[in-house]
Formats: sequence, structure tokens, C-alpha cells
Amino acid sequence: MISLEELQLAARNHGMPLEALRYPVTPVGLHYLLIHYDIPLVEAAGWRLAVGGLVERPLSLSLEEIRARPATELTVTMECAGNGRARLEPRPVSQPWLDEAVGTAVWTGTPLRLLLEEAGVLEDAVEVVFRGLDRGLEGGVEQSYERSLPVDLALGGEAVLAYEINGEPLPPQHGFPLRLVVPGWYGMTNVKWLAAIEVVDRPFTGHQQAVSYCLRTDEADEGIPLTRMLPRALMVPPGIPDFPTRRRTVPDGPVPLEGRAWSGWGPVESVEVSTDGGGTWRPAELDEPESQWAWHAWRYEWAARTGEYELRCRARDAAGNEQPLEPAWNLGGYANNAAQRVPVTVAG
Ligand SMILES: Nc1nc2c(c(=O)[nH]1)N[C@H]1C(S)=C(S)[C@@H](COP(=O)(O)O)O[C@H]1N2
Ligand SMILES: [Mo]
Repeated sequence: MISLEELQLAARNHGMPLEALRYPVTPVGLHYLLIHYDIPLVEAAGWRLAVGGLVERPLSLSLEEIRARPATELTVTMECAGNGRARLEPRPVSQPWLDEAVGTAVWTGTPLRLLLEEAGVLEDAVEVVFRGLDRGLEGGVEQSYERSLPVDLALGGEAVLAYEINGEPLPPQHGFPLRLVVPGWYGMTNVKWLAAIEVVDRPFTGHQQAVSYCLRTDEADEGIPLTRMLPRALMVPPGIPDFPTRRRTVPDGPVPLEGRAWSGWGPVESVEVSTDGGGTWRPAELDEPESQWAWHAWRYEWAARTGEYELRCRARDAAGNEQPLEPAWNLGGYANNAAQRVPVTVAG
């Protein structure tokens, strides 16, 4: 079963309690967290962001200089690529998420595109590499946390260099003083504690790009890099939980079910609910999201009769991606978006 090492990771990196799906914007302390190494201690006064590599004018900017630049605000649903990992068998040993590695935040910062235009990206640029201040060992290799983006997305997309979350300076655990936010992409893309941005002339092959965060069936498999979030619907677990199993109990009669659904591949087109473990499905009512990059609210009224049930929900997006009913296994335990299961007792 779950090892003490996995518990150690789970105790550091908490999920969003699913009852917090009730908030359109997740309060900061309820947003999930994932930190591979240690949270670095950063003093704004001594910190600078370096922008270099294949640029005409390398930059070195203080937090004040970044804050003085044009600002934008983006409401973004962010989900860890490892969400659902603990439900795979055999279980890949890493952060053991069930369903809760998600949150929605309002990020304020300066558009990445503008900063890169100011530096002047040169012709032969292929990717842009983002380096965090945090360091650790992974796969036996000592490293800084680093990820890249294709240059077209960095220059043409909506990515933001964010210094605020929900209107407050980033707290240490979310990347103070500056982080990257790339709407629609899985969590690992959003490099925290940014120290440097480097424009390069070839695909970046660092650990977090070419080794981790790829879908592969075995070690020899080169793998498919993870990019955008697959669709997922989650429900607020109804009724009241048993402590410590967390099994739910509701009274019989009409039970309002509610939740949120998102996809990084386009708007969610439908959410369906099953009250018989996935045998039959009924459409839920679906709202428009607050932003193109934020989750949609959904609701469904369940006429609950005394007995034992398994509730499920599943989303389909405009690109035609639909949540599977069973998990698809891969070595790293990524992108398991199998439809949620919520066992419920309806008391008479
Ligand atoms: N520098 C740095 N950035 C990072 C990470 C990290 O460990 N170090 N974790 C990544 C992963 S895997 C995820 S899912 C998100 C989580 O962001 P949050 O903790 O703000 O929710 O941050 C990403 N950015
Ligand atoms: Mo993640």
C-alpha cells in the first residue's frame, strides 16, 4: 500500500479539498500545491530575473521593474499532470494524488510575450527555457527545476509572468516572487521561483522535459510529452463524510449535486452524471466559465432513494476528448482522467 515516503510527499504537497469546488476562484490556502524539492527562501531585494540566450538585448530585471511593466490578469484552472496517479495499478511511486490536484486562481503579471519582444528573440530560436531557483536530485541527477515552451507559444500565447495570486503577492509556496503561468497546460509547465529565461536553438532535453512528464509504457519508450490538460469533471462530495473513511451519507429525497469541469483543449461541451456506477448517464446543467481558461460550474438534481450508490461524473470538451471510465496506465502515472467515483449511502 502507500509507503511512508509517499505519505511524506502527500503531507508536503496538499490537494484542494473537494468541497472547495464550490468556489469559482479557489482561496489561496485551498489551492493544491506541488513542490518537487524545497521551497526556496527568496528576498525580493536581492532577486533579479535574467532574460538571455538568443536575444538581441539580454535583460536583468528587479521585481519593481517587472511590476512597472504592462499588467494583465488571467483566471486559470491549473491541474497537476499526476492527478489520479494513486488510482493506477501498479501505482507509480511519486506524489500519490487521488482527484484533488487542482485549483483556480486569478494570476496578475506581465505578459511573457511583451518581455520577450523587448529582449528581441533572434531568428534561430526554437524554445524558451524557464529555470526556477529550487534545486534537488531527481533520477540521480542534481538539477534546478527547469521546463521549456515552444517559441511560438511563448511569443504568440497568453502566458503570464505572475507576481500576484488572487490579488496578493505570491506566497512562498506558489513561487514568490515570480512564476510562469501558461493557461491550459498541465501544472508542471508553470515554473515557480523564476530565476532565468533563456531562448535556445534546439529542443530542451532537461529532466522535467524529456524524462519526467512524458507518457511512456516502459523505460525504453521515448514517450509523448504532456502538454495541455485533458478534460475532467469533479463533484462536491454530497452530504456528510464519515471520519476517517470519508464515505458520504445523504438523506433520501432530492439531492443537489454540483461540481466543476475543465479542459486545456477547449471549452467543456458536456458533463454527464451517473448514479449507478457508470451504467447509465444523464446530462448535467453546465454554465459558461468566468474565463476561457477557467473551469465551468455544473449541477444535477438526484432523486435519491434509500440504498448504496456510486456516483460518477464525466466531461467532454469541444475538441472531442471525453473522460474514460477506467484509467489508462503509464509509467509516470500521468494524465489519469478516468471519471470520478463517489460512494454514497442514502439513509432512509
Ligand atoms: N520551480 C518549480 N516550479 C514548479 C514546480 C516545482 O517543483 N518547482 N512544480 C510544478 C508542478 S509539477 C506543478 S503541478 C505546479 C504546482 O503549482 P502550485 O503549487 O502553485 O499549485 O507547479 C510547477 N512549477
Ligand atoms: Mo505537477
